[in-house]
Amino acid sequence: MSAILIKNGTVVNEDSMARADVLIQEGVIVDVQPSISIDSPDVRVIDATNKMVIPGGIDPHTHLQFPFMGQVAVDDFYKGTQAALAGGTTMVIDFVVGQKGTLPLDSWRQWREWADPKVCCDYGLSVAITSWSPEVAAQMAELTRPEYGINSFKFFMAYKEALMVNDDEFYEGLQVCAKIGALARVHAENGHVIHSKQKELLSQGITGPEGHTQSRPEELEAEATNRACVLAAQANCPLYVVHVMSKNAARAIAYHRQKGHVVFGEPIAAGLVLDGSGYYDRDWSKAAALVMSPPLSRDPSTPTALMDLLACGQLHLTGTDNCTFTCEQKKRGMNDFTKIPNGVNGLEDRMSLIWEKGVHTGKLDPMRFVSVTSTAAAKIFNCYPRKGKIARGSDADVVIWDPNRTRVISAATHHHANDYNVFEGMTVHGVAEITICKGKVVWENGQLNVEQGFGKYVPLMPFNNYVFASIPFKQQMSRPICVSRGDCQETPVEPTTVETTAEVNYARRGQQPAGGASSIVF
Ligand SMILES: *[C@@H]1O[C@H](CO)[C@@H](O)[C@H](O)[C@H]1NC(C)=O
Ligand SMILES: *[C@@H]1O[C@H](CO)[C@@H](O)[C@H](O)[C@H]1NC(C)=O
Ligand SMILES: CC(=O)N[C@H]1CO[C@H](CO)[C@@H](O)[C@@H]1O
Repeated sequence: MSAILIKNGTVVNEDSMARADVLIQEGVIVDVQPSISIDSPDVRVIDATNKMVIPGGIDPHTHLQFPFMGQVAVDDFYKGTQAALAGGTTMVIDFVVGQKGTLPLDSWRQWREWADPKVCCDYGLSVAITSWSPEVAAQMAELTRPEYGINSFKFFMAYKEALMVNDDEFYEGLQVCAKIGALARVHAENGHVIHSKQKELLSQGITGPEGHTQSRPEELEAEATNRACVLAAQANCPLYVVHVMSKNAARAIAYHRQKGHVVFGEPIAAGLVLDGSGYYDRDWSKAAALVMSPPLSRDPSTPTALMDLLACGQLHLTGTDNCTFTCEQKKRGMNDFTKIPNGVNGLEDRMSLIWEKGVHTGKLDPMRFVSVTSTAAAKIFNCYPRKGKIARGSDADVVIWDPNRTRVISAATHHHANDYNVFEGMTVHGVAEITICKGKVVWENGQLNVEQGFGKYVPLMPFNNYVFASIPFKQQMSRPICVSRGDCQETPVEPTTVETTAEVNYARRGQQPAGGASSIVF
């Protein structure tokens, strides 16, 4: 692999933005300096004048090749990672989601088998816990070992009778996560109420995609988000809420963060751009294309509001939850909206969409853009600064980004395997001109030059300080309090109540938890 010298660009990291040259050798960034000159025929020089040089995007939420609702997502690990690279994303974190009853280790092996021969960029995995038993708990611990490289687990509070876990199982799962140093991720929706509403709507003859949104009111997302935050705090476990789709879900996250809990919120490309009016489209296919869960918000001001929260730091990073099905596959739910395979595209267009709606509108600066598309994910999943940074020693996952160029999104030109694009016709500023993946130019002049299996599995280690460093302190603050009546050693605080929450202990010491008092009522 030849060396690459990127000249005259503006190197953007989450905390800095300056003119610099970048030298890449053997898949790694070996130098970043205001001016590097090398005169060698073995070095390819790329002119990045008037362009930005940014860390490749990391999509922390994909479902490639996912067998779901009787179909398999058409973007497999080959097509999906190609689309990613064409849009400037150089790493994905995909979900291992075994059917209820399968063991996590077996599912993990299955996903590795599917992904390894096909991935064109590096990838990590996050494992969903879809059933609960002591064996599952033991395997979670096993999976955090270096040979498995799992540092996060996902729980579904929706998809009753399929993927959902109940609150007691979820709470035990959170306790296990806290103990083994893994981040808990959650799909927050009230699955029981949704299930009941689905039946009710179908019995009233509402079978089209409009039933999807009506069976999943936003309140059910907000309620479950709040509940997940409460349960995670009680288990003293860091939490990551995937696909935050509504204002009130985002508010719940902000509320619990203000109380000092470790909670991260991930809006997705679709939710930052589209609202849910399309579910009422007369064209069944157009409406069905938008079916995903939680659904797009019916409040038209939601996408802007979510972007504002991303800008001000109340939401933290962006994914896509990409899971693509063709029109034909969606038609499985022609006469019953509950059978429409859930999922939309986003992997290829996420970076451009966020530039358009975030940076071009003046809400995010380019450094925040880098943070929410790449660096925050690298930090949260413990692969920083190997990923998510343009610096000496980091992997050469680099994008030459043209902030001024525009392109029109369309299924006719995208690199996904599905036959429509939910962002069809949108013009976006901000285009990935060149994508370099592990030191290799894989996207240039609108052409992909990829190789199946070029990407590698990135093991992600538990007890990540970025996520867990405050947890021992919180534990100490919330330890049980004993009032000595001669039978135990007095806990050295002034007890005013027998409650043992962290908050009470903070209060007892006359301190405020980080963020001060907060006042939203749920
Ligand atoms: C970089 O900029 C310098 C100074 O403006 C110029 O002389 C040089 O040709 C440029 N290099 C490339 C590769 O564009
Ligand atoms: C890109 O746009 C910015 C802001 O509008 C402008 O200052 C800059 O000169 C443009 N660069 C190019 C190469 O057109
Ligand atoms: C935004 C999106 O497409 N979300 C979907 C991703 O895939 C999962 C699993 O199929 C669905 O549940 C989501 O609705």
